[in-house]
Amino acid sequence: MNEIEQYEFDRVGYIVIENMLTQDQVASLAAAVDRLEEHAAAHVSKPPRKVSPWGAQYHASEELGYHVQGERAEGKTLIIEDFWNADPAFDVLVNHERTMDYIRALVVSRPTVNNSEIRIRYKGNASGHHGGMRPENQKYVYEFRNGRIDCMMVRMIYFIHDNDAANGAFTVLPGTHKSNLKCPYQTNPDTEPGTVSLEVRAGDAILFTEALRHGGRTNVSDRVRKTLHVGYGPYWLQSQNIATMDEAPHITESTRKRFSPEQRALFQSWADKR
Ligand SMILES: O=C(O)CCC(=O)C(=O)O
Repeated sequence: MNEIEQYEFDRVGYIVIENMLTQDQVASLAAAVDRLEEHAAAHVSKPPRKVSPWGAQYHASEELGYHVQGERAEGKTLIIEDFWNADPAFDVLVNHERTMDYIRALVVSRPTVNNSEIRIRYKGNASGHHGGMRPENQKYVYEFRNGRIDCMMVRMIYFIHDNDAANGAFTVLPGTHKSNLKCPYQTNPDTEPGTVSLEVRAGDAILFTEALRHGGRTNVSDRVRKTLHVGYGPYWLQSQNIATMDEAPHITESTRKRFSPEQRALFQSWADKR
């Protein structure tokens, strides 16, 4: 992470990284997401169920090891968590060299993966604004100490197709990772004053601190918006996926065996002795 990127990340709370993935990686990830969407959409309302510590209802796939909530319908979204277990095509994102260079610059303690979700957003769907530094959001605090940035949680979003405002672009409220007051606005990503929509191309990535207020515009286009989100934090923070919030990371035995030691270490939290 170079000096300009660090300066901008500290100033506004996010950066856009062009060409993070090769076009071959984009094609292979997009095909894997399409396959998984079919499986998840067909199983989302079926047993077995997992009730998240936050109350949300998920289908827990015994066959593919993922958790999914939502619906394939206009205005709705499918959120597929723990997607690593479903297809080795996603392994390219685990210990991805360029990604880890950014993560090590932003997370001071040994970093682990604490969040993995594929978001599939159908026409009419929006992601309401959330985050922003305030007393209730201290878990994901953004800090600068001992001369460097130290984040309790950052996320990388990988784009597998072009994404503009009409297609439900990711939105940010620059600088809110350092705000002190509760946001006085509602959560509407299309109308909140100060919202910036980040338009990107296939292969680009957006890196942001979870302390930043963010969301996603309404997808008003005919193209379904599909993105891969991977979160990182210090090793003592457990899963931050909604289905498994604050539980051990959900990595199946076969995924664990398939991973290299370096990849396995990225899921090894303080409580995990394997
Ligand atoms: O991409 C979006 O629509 C919103 C994503 C989001 O809220 C998140 O990654 O926390």
